[in-house]
Amino acid sequence: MGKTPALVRAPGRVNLIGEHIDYCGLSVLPMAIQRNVRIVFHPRTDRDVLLVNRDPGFGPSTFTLSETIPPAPAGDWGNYARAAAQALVPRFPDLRGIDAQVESDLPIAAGLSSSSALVVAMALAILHANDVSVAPLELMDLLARGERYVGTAGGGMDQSIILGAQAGCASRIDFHPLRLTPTAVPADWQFIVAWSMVHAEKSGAARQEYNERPRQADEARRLVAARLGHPEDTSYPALLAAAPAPELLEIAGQSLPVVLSRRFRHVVTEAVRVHQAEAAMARGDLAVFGQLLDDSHQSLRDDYEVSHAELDHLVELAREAGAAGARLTGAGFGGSIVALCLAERAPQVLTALRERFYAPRGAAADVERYAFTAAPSPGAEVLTPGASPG
Ligand code: NG1
Repeated sequence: MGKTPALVRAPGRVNLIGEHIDYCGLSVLPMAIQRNVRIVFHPRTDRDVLLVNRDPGFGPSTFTLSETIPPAPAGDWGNYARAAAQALVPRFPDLRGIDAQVESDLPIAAGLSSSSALVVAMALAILHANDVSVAPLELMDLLARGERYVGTAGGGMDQSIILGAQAGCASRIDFHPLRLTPTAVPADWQFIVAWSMVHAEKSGAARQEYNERPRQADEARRLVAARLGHPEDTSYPALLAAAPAPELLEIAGQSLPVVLSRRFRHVVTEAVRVHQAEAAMARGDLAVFGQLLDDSHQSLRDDYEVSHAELDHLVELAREAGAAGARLTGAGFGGSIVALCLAERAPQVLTALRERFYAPRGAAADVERYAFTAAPSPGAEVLTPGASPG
């Protein structure tokens, strides 16, 4: 077992398109970004995990690796570390603990997956400290299920892209079986991420709202499957393979309660958009990709009802400033938008957001933290032993 300190880096991600459908088993198209959670860690000889955070807003957290790791109170950041550990212990019962110092330049509760970045970074740190390796696809799956420890019923997008991203690329992620297919982001495209200044705490207030969506999507799926004479457990991908999307939407429109019918329409239309967007990216068609972002936002706002007035406003401003399209990204209920523009237009879009969104909210000085160009970045890695963060 290595005794020297080591450093692990796990990036945040921006989901380009395919929102609120990973938990339906449908493909999504995210990319990792250049902001990271970093952990410097030392192996321990016992089974304790001692965590400190360089951000004074987050106090120390300690737990012991055991078969059942009791959670800290809901909302405690240490639960993401516990989630990683709890996912690994059943598979590797003899793991020893670590001393870990965490830091991050990823905004929290901003829809950029700071929580999953912490889960992935912790898991890699514990595994590295124990000289254990796990195949990437297996680890993605273990951690996706593991993060539900915090009480969210999320899908597997975040852990997969954080572990499996490639520099310069977005990746289509398919589930069951899990697979990542990279597509190069055209050199003259620029994605911009902008935070709405509304926290979307999935471990807190937004959790109930978030968890309601997978339940509704699932109920809609069961009802449509039954209407088609398919077994109740027919998955969304199987439904989409069995009948064309317009036919599915017609059945849902005729037979489902109105809210479920709208949830279903979002899931099905978004699934179609992911494949259209991937093809548009591959051929460098900025206008089509932008239009798909706009359509996705409208669907998330009206049919899935996960937007927020501040997100809608940011999306409008980005478009008015010359973006080809924009939409909320991540779980919604606050968090961030992603906008696409020609690289040469990015400064103009960022200036407009500063003047028209952040300055009126007294946040012009913080604009570089809140709104930035997102570089398609590589996935998580353990870096040279002895390095220190930052
Ligand atoms: P974020 O943006 O990190 O809250 C959540 C889920 C994803 C996905 C998106 C919506 C987790 C860890 N993440 O992401 O799986 O469902 O919402 O597309 O639950």
